[in-house]
Amino acid sequence: MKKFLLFAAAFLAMNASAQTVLLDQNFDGEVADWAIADQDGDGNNWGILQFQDSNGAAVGTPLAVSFSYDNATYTALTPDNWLMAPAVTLGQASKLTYKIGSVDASYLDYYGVFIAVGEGDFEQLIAETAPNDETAENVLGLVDREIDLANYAGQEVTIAFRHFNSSDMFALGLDDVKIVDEAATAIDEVKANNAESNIWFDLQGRAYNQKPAAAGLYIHNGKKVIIK
Ligand SMILES: [Ca+2]
Ligand SMILES: [Ca+2]
Repeated sequence: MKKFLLFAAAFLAMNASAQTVLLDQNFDGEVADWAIADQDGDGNNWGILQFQDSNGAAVGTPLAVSFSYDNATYTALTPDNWLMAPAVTLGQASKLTYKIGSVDASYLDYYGVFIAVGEGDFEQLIAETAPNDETAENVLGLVDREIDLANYAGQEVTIAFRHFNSSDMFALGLDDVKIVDEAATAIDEVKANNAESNIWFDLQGRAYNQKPAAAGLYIHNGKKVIIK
């Protein structure tokens, strides 16, 4: 039965899963193609920040941050700050992933993720209080989130992160924003046993790329052939 195993292996190759990265932003370098909007108009907005410990050593990597408290003036802020990714055209099975968190575990900020199709208005995908999951390895306390975008398959969309519904807390942190499409890619034609095939198999499943010289019973183009 080995010949059937060979055919099965050929057919399995028909559906390969292809991963396409549509957006990948870790805020560690230049961020030229994102946009911000200060909807509350207080002059404070999203920025990119590298947190440091009391010795000036870097804590984590640079991330996008929006504040609901101004440490310099000891005043509360009431943000409605928008951070918008560049528009991307989604595949058939696209997912948004990102890391989010309230930077101070004692003061939790609130945020939402919004989506706009084409030039349309933003609509809310989710909104929640940003948790803080601080550990020795995750000092900033960011948590992983995933949003399925299958409802928007094939459409050009803009994703926005909105820091709102928060006041007098501290800061919201966002990092590693990705949109990845994992649609299966069908390979058009795999002919494991087509009419032009010159592959011969013996009854032990061994393949020959030309007509075997030895006498015996063979399988060729799906038919039994006796070579005398
Ligand atoms: Ca980063
Ligand atoms: Ca603002």
